[in-house]
Amino acid sequence: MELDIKKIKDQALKEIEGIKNSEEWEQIKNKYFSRKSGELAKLLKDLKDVSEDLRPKVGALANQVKTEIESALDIKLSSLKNNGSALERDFIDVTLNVEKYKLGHLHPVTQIAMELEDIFKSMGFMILDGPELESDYYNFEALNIPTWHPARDTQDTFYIDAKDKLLLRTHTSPVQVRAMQKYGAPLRCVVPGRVFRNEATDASHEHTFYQLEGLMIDKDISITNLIAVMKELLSGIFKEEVNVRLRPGYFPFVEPAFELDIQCLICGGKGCPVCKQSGWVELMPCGLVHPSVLKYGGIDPKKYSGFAFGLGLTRLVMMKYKIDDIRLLQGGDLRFLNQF
Ligand code: FA5
Repeated sequence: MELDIKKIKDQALKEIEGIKNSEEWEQIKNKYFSRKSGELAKLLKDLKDVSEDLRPKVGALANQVKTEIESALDIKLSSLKNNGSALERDFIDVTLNVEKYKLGHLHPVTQIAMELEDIFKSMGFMILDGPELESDYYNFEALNIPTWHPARDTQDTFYIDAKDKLLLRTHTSPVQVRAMQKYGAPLRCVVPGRVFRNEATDASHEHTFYQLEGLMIDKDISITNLIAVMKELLSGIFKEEVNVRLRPGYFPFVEPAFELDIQCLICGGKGCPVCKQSGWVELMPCGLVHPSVLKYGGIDPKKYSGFAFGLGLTRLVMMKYKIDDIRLLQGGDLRFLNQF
């Protein structure tokens, strides 16, 4: 009997050493430990035939062998896990039910900004960017608005640092002079971006909103070029006939200046809180770049002229999707945002 136990042990340890994968491991484990037909189970059954005086010794030997085989199997299993084939190691059960993540989407203002960028790129315009924390110089001075100028009062400003004259830009127009200084003339660019004003909010006014600045400088640029570009912009976005009107405006950095208004698409021109009952919404002030601004940008006004516009991007999105309150766009309510 003792000899049989030793034989089983030698055979088991040899077989365990030769195991190459988890299937073989499982087979060997069953061969020795299966409750009914396992070699060790048989061995323990046979113990009852051993004479009583030898039984404790043989029993102890059988238990020791059982423990040795078990621990050899454990060691083999962990080495299989560490060194197993890549297939075994990286196994993923693709049939498992996994939680599905909902994908988000771009904000409607971003979607329209990207559409506008495509329209302008097709006309040879660059897409530029500028700092939201801007200097008083670029936001006002270089746009012909010195400290004493009453035009400053039309853009209620968040001043950040009086000493360094830093502020949150009130419009995208500061990028006009920045772009001129960087690229010179001729120049075609648009600048989509976020702007900030200390506004009392209502259906059509936010303290944080988006504009898209446009600038074109070349030889002999006139109002005709400006109107052609605006038509392209509006038909590209609305893809339907919209009523617009051009009226005289005033901005110190363009001369002459105009206001382009769009007939309110929320009420069809009848009057509502968005258009303040007037039937028209201010959308896009514009004009020919003032010679002083060209000089600030390092461009000779005797050789070049240009036009500029400042599209109210958030208002354009309101008109496009007939959104009757501007505050919905920044509210973060998914029931609203998921409609786009
Ligand atoms: C300006 O900001 C000028 N920089 C535009 C400009 C550029 C004129 C180039 C000439 C040449 P204004 O303050 O009117 O202008 O704003 C431009 C547009 O931004 C408005 O027509 C309107 O559509 C939008 N807008 C202005 N204030 C708000 C506000 N509080 N909330 C939402 N949209 C606004």
